[in-house]
Amino acid sequence: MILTRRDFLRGAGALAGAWWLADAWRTANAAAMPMAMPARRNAALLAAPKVPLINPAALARFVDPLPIPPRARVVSQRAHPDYPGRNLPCYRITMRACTQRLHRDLPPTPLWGYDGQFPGPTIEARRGEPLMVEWVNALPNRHFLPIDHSLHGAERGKPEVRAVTHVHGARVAAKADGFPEDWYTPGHAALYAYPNGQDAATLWYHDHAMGITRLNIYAGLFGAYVVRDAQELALNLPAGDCDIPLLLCDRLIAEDGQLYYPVSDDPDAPWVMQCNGNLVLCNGKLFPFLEVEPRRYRFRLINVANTRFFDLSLSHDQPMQQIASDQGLLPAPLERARMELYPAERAEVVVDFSGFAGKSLQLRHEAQGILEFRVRESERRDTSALPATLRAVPRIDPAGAARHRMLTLNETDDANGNAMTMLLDGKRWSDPITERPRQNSLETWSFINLTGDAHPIHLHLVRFQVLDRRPFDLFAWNAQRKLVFTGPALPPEPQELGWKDTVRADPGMVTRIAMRFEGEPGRYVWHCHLLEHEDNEMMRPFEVLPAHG
Ligand SMILES: [Cu+2]
Repeated sequence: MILTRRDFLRGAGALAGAWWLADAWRTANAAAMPMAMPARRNAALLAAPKVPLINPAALARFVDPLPIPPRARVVSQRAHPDYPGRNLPCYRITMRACTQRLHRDLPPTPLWGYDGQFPGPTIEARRGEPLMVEWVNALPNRHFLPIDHSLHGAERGKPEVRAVTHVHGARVAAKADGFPEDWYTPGHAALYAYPNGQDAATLWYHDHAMGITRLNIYAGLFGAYVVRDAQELALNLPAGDCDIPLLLCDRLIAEDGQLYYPVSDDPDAPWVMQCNGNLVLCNGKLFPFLEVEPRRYRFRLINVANTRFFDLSLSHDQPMQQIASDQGLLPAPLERARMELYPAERAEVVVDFSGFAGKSLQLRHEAQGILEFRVRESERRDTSALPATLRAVPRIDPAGAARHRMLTLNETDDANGNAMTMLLDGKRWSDPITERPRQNSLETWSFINLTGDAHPIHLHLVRFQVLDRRPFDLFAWNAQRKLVFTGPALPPEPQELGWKDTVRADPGMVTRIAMRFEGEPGRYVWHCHLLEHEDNEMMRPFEVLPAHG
């Protein structure tokens, strides 16, 4: 049985009898519904899984405790050429194959994890205190997920298993940013220095190897990287064991416990344009529970999924107080009844369980509980605070920008119409670099989304502000390459008034951001964070030129 992309997006209609697949596709459909898909004569074909997948409804809910990833440990103090005369704390984190039980009633699942864990250990950093990580590749020599050798960077002849680690949201030198072509094979390692010269924020690290990032991350190569600073610590937000990262992803899992990654019906080009699972994992566990005390907690939500956006809420109509977005604290707490989180986006929330002693609450994605909080009785006093103001975020005035770039988001079919390529500004990865901002200069970038999908666009190195989104006439653009707005510019949403590093570019809209290119000169990348798109040309290098010269 095969599905066209349109069937895929429409959902289960064509799939009577295949309940397991239908369910997965239905969730995919729910995620894709708001995006009007253009009709196409030839579309990528999605093959039905050849193995039986787990029926989510059959899994017992809330029988496993929520795993909290352990803190990464410093293994040595080492010198680094960028920091003469001093030693930096050095971590050693090893990528390797492992197995982990994702649910009490499932057989162990083969995975790849940093330090053999899924998610990897949490790196705890302090602003102004640089550290080093030796990222060791001790993975097997064969990949266990379907490589598409027709994708740029993953050609036959390239080693099957390649890895390079990027810390998402870190302001770091180009040589330590995990450039996608800086991958290395098993038996090798890279030593990267992280200056941590940035505001407190929830960052995350993950693989970024050219052409196989989607597979390496799906295999389990990700973890949290938390930066703290004095200003934030002075706020007395919930801390210690009441400050918990929640890495959310979805997967398709076969009945034998193996991860299933969807493929097209073409064995020579198995790439698919999106990968939506039907099971949501919190910190690598399906439907876990967390025992909490009747007090405030801080949760650092990180969407580490390939394609899925999460639509999060609490049961009992309990609101969450959002305190931070991608790059740290918002100006003030923002009450959220529900919250959307696109791939790679982060949101930090404070949840107050006081008044819930003896009860339980659930974190939900759409209507489904994905994590249960069990509130036990406790005498411990809550001395934490939720201040009314958090951190000033002065708005960038785009009038001061040195450059305004207009960049399209495109979708194309190949000559046969069977595979679709996503492009940024109509260019491929290997085309000459066209975005060369000068160091410390202010620019605005406008993403003119010509596709039918929303794309979460991420720039390495910088933090930015969302300026606005404005609807435009796609027909006029296609006919004359002319930007004709069809309505007023919409201001950023309240939760977008903090610093961001990933922005949702909606279809039919021009999404405008502004940023200053603070950081070291060199080559970085910007890309769509739907990993399937990123791996298929929706990624471009950019180069920061020295401030003077
Ligand atoms: Cu995309």
